[in-house]
Amino acid sequence: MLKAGAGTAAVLAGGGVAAPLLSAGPAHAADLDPGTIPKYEVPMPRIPVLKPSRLTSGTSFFDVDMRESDVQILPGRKTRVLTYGGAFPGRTLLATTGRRTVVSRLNTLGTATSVHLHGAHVAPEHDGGPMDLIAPGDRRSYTYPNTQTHANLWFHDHAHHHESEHVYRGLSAFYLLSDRTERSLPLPSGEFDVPIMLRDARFDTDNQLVYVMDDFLNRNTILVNGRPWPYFQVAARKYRFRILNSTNLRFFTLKLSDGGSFTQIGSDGGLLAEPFETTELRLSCGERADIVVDFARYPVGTSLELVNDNGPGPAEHVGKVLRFDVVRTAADDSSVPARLRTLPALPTPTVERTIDLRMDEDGRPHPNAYIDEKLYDHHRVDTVIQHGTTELWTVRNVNELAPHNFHMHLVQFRVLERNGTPVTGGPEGGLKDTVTLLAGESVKLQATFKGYRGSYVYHCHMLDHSAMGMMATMQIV
Ligand SMILES: [Cu+2]
Repeated sequence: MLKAGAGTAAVLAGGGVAAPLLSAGPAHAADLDPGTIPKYEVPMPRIPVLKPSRLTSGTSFFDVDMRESDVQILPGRKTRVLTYGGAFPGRTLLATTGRRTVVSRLNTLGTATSVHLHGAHVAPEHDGGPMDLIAPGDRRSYTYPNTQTHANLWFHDHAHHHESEHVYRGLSAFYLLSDRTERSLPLPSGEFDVPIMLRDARFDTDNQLVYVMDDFLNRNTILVNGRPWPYFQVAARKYRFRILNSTNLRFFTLKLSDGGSFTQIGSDGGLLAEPFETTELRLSCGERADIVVDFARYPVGTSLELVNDNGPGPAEHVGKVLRFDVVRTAADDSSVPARLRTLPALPTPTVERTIDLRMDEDGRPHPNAYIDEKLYDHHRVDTVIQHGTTELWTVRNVNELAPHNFHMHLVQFRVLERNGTPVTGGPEGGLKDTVTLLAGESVKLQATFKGYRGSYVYHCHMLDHSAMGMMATMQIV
């Protein structure tokens, strides 16, 4: 991702230490050396499913408070985190297209929050925008109509200037939306369909999370479903893994340690049109992918790692993610069809725009980050869009060093070109809501803005960058 030498560190590691958000948080002790955390000694947890509080004919109701909790992440002392409902990461909400979800949120934290459902097509008042806050002690309900097709969505905090720290400290949970198209396919299901939430972290010697703005060089402990470098016991058959990069700043390039191939079947907005055979999966912050790994080719007793071939950080730590242990045989009647879905038709665009992403990378102590050379200002509308219009956006990362990515609320878009080359199929050929932009890169996106009118944001999903100002407002009128 970066040439992460000392020079880059000096250029990009600016930013201040944020005020502590935790009411009972200890003072920052010395850093915990990630090398002291055992690898592949704890099992990867399966994230529990959230139970509804009430069901009616068309709606599932859920109650989830935001609260501080002490949870087991590392061996030894517990870690104080911010949670959805006491769980780290939060429990997974399962939703169905055509059936409404209502989530009542009580904020028991000492800080204002905003709950965004990343990738969702929702009304602006339920989008969880950066200025639409739940004050400490307040409760509000968010309604998700689930009119879109299946997709792996993600609840995370979006309170402006605090989203990066809030998400880092634990306000993160899966929302898996399914539909008939997806359920009709013979893909691995049940216990063989496993959500995996990846993130990184920096701990102190008291096992507490250390948060420093734009601290991309020091978050060198990899957590999978909330535990460090776990192992996962599998049967010698196919598994579907729904993978989310929930980090603030780290881009992953995931591979199997034997170089073996796997099949990517989905991206941010659900299944791809056709499966894509690959040996690596690149995920920037906020991106999701569904892959199918067939462990049938490995004898029982085989262990292989899911590795990360991307920096920054020491490869002996950040290069390791998860170990799969093949422990038994199992029947397998699942398969990956050659056609997975029909993607929506691409209407003819009538408006073209160019969007530039840039952050200060000259080594100044408190760098800012901009869209079209402007810091985020919630009083300003940056882009006015006519409801129902299809637009082409050329988004450019004009930095020389810093990577970014680009996320739009409300819509799933399509990536038509990357660096001037047409995108046809592959990992970016499906519905997307977040797209990688390495330094100097550009993408051409197409989106249709319909369903709701009102204000939504678009921003870099390296959350420390959006907290530094790399965010803007579009108003659909
Ligand atoms: Cu960025």
